[in-house]
Amino acid sequence: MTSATESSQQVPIALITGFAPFDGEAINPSLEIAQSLDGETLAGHRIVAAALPTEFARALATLDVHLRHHRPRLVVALGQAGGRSGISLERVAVNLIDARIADNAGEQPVDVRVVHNGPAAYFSTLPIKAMLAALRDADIPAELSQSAGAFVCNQVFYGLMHRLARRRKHVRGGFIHVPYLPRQAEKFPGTASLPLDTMTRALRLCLHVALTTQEDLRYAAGTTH
Ligand code: PCA
Repeated sequence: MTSATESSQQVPIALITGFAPFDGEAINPSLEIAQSLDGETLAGHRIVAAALPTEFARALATLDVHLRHHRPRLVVALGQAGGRSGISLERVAVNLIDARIADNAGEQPVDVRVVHNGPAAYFSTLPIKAMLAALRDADIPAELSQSAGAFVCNQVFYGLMHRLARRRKHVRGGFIHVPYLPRQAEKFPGTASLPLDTMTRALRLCLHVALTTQEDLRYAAGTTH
């Protein structure tokens, strides 16, 4: 007889992470989206959502717990990027932390590496141009981005890609930034936002493309930053 844990482990897992609210916000759309998708089945994979603390000292250790426990086939980390207007598919993680504000533990590290002696950068291994095409076909605002910043999101993106490159080469991973929810943007007139159901639909599409597309598309998509 297989235990519940053993049988659930036979279904391949796609891990999607979101961050705790930070910078005085009560909510973080990245976590809301991840939790909305938790438990769904997509292209033969079970989606498992995990929350990461918005803290430099604890974010990657928490990610490690989930990587070890779920042994996912795909990892997509999400984060809030207030002010961006669309789903932002990140291309590159840099080996740099340069916090513009304090994290949720009050830490504000400046000009330090994510991984001592690690390479300068890693590229996302998600099929981001195919994902972008799917989002645009669905009329969801989306863009490619060349910079995930230098705060906790970039730290997690870099740390994730470093772990996958060293120990789990067959696992695809990457990072997606999402805009504010409408109720967050109300405080900043003129700031873009997207409803939760639109962003959840967007991430479902992205995961589906990532799980079903081997070779990324090649076309001139344009980028921000
Ligand atoms: N966004 C921050 C960290 C947590 C989050 O959701 C960032 O872009 O670094």
